[in-house]
Parts: sequence; C-alpha cells; structure tokens
Amino acid sequence: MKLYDSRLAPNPRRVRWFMAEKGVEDIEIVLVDFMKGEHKTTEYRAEVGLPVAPALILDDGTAITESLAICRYLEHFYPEPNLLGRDPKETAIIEMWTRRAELLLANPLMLGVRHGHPALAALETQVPEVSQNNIQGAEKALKLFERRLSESEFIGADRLTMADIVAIASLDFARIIRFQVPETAPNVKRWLDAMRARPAAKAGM
Ligand SMILES: N[C@@H](CCC(=O)N[C@@H](CS)C(=O)NCC(=O)O)C(=O)O
Repeated sequence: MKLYDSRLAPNPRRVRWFMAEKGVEDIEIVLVDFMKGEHKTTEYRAEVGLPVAPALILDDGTAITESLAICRYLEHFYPEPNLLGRDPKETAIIEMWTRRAELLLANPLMLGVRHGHPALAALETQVPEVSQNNIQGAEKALKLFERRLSESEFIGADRLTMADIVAIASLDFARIIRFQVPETAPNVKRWLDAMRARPAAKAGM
C-alpha cells in the first residue's frame, strides 16, 4: 500500500492524524507538492484517477481517493483504537458528527481559505465574497459544536473519533487566514487545545 500525501493540506492531514492515533507506520508515504503541480501530471492522473490527495493505492492498483473512505478501509486492518464506532448506534452518531464537521466546518473553511488566501490563487479562481460567506457560515456552525462540546469531551463519542479529526484538520488549516474560534465558544477552545496537545497533531505537518 502507498499513500499520496501533501503537507499542510487538510484532507491528507485527516488520514495522517487517523494513522498516527492508531500507530500505523507500515504504509509508504509519498509526498505530493501541489504548488509544483505534481498531482496534475499524466502519470499521477493515470495512477490515481483524479488530481487530488490523499490517495491510497492498494497493492492491486486500486486507488481510494476520499479521505473518509481511506480511513474506513484502514480501520478494518488497524482496528484499535476504534475511531469509527463499535456498534450500530455509536457508528451512526460518529458518522452524523463527522458529516456535520465536514459539511458545516471543513467545506466552508476550505472555501474560505481557497478564495481568501493569496497563496491559493495558483489553485483557484478566487472570489473574495465566496471566502467571506463561507467564513461566516463556519462561524455560525461553531455554535452547534459549542453546544455539543459543552455536554461531551469529544465531538463524536466519549473518546476521540473521526469527527474530531475532521473538525480539527479544518480549524488548523483555517489558521492561515487567521480564522479564530470566538470567546463565545469556550468549550470549542478547550477541545481545540486538547486536540493540539495530542502527539498525533504533529502527523502530516
Ligand atoms: N473529498 C476529498 C477531497 C480531496 C481534496 O480535494 N484534496 C485537496 C487537498 S485538501 C486537493 O487535492 N487539492 C488539489 C488541488 O486543489 O489542486 C477527500 O476528502 O479526500
């Protein structure tokens, strides 16, 4: 197996963080430099199918190019610690929060950065209003996460799960546009500090 990875990008970091929590060290990591367009070469597209990372290439050549699908595959082979749910109810709740983290935080913050940071102009036709609207959307969504984290130490369950990894990878990425969790969300701040203090936080950086 081989994982195409890219430094600082939020979706590859989800996978690296997930692997670090499980202590997975026996997968070859191949770094792709987006700024040099290494993911857009004919060879990369032929192998991966899309100009994106992360991509997990299985020994039979199958390419898995969605971070959550890659993590689902890895969970099967590296089951501990469990990060996707141990029973139907827990799995459903973790998935519910993972999807909320992705749709309400990660996607808007990604658009906020891509349309708002000059360094990303090489990858995006930037529209400043798209950045502003999406940042406002993420700020609004933080209220939901604040409520959840006022009742629970973690987002998806009573332990760290995929939902936390998706949320932290996006909030960390948004630091490059100086996105900050507001003082009105003290539980998100408490959770953020705890996430950043984990050894796995260094993975993929
Ligand atoms: N939904 C996919 C998204 C993959 C994706 O868009 N990755 C970004 C990096 S975070 C990428 O490859 N960007 C390259 C580009 O925009 O040219 C996933 O979760 O893996």
